[in-house]
Amino acid sequence: MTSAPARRTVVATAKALLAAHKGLLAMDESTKTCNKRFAALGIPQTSEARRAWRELIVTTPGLADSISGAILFDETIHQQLKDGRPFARALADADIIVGIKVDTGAQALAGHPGETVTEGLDQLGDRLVNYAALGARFAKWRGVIAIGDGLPTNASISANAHALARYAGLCQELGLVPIVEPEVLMTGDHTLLRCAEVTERVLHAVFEQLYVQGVQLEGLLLKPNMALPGLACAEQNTVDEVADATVMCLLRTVPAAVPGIAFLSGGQTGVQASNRLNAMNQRFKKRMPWALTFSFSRAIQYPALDIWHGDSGKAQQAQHALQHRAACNRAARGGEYSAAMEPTA
Ligand code: 5MM
Repeated sequence: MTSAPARRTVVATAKALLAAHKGLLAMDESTKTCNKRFAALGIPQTSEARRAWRELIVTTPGLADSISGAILFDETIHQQLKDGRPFARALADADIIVGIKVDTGAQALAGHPGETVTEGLDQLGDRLVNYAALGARFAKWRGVIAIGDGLPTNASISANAHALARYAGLCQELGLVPIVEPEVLMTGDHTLLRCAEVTERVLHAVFEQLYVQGVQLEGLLLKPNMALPGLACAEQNTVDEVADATVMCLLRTVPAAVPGIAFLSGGQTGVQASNRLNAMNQRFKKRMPWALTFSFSRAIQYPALDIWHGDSGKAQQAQHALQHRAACNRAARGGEYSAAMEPTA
C-alpha cells in the first residue's frame, strides 16, 4: 500500500499539473517515432538533431504560461542543453514539472493479430527511482487499442488495462503521479459512435483494474483519446458532435475523484484539437467534476517542427509557433479559444 507521504506527494503534484488552466506538453516520442517525423521533413535522424529540437522546445519563451508539465523520453532526460544544464533542470528552472515516459512500447499481443500490449513492467520500480533522482515527478504509460473488424478484443483491452494499473500503482508508491493513457487509435473508417462505444468499454476496464490494484484516483491523471470518427470515415462530425460524444463517454466512465483528464491529440491538427477541447469546456463546464485539459504532442509541436525543419535560423519563428499553440490550448481549457486567435483568421 502507498505510504501517507507518497499519497500526499502525488495528490499535490497532480494538483500542480492542473493549476492555472494549464496543460501538458508531450515531447516523449521514442527515437523511432521522432526519426519518422524528422525523416518526413528531411531533418537528419541523429541524437544531436533530436536534442536540438527538444532544446528549442524547452527554451521557448513564455512556454510555462500555458504548460505545467512536460513529458520527456529516456534519451532526453539524459541529455543536456548547450549551456550544460540537463533537460530536467532546464524545465524545472522554467517552472515546468518534469515527466517521463516509462513504458517500453507496444508489442504484438500473442494470438491476437492486429493488436498490441504495452510492455515495460520489468524492473519498472528501479527505473522509476532513477528517473525520480533525475528530477521526474510524474510518469506516462500508453496502452494502444485498435478498432477494426472484430477489434478490439477483450484480451487486448484487459491486458492493456492490467498493465496500466500495475504501472500506476508502482508510480504512486514511489511518489510519482501516473499519467494513465489508454489510446483508442483514429486509424480506420469507423464512425464516431463506434469510437465512443470502444472508448467507453476501454475506460470501464481501465478504472476497474485501477480499483483492483488499489490505485488512488486523486493522485493520477487520465490521458484518453477524444471520441472521433476514424480518419478514413466518410462522415466527419462537427465540433459539437465530437464534444458531446466525448464528454458523455467520460461522464459515464471516469470517477469524480480523478482530478483531471488531459487529452492526447492522436493525429488531429492543432486547430481541430483546440476547437474540440474548447467546445467541451464551453458546453459542459458545469457538469464536469474533473478538469479537462490537454497533453498534446503533434497538435502542439507540428506547426513549429514544420517551420524549424532542422534550420537553427528558424528557431525563433518555430518557438513563436509552439508558444502560440500552447496558448490556444490554454484558452481552450477555459472555453475561451476562438478562431480569431489564429493568425489566418
Ligand atoms: C498518442 O501519443 C501521445 C500523445 O501525442 P499526440 O498528441 O501526438 O497524440 C504521445 O505522448 C506519445 O505517447 C508519444 O508521442 C510517444 O509515442 P511513441 O510511439 O514514440 O512511443
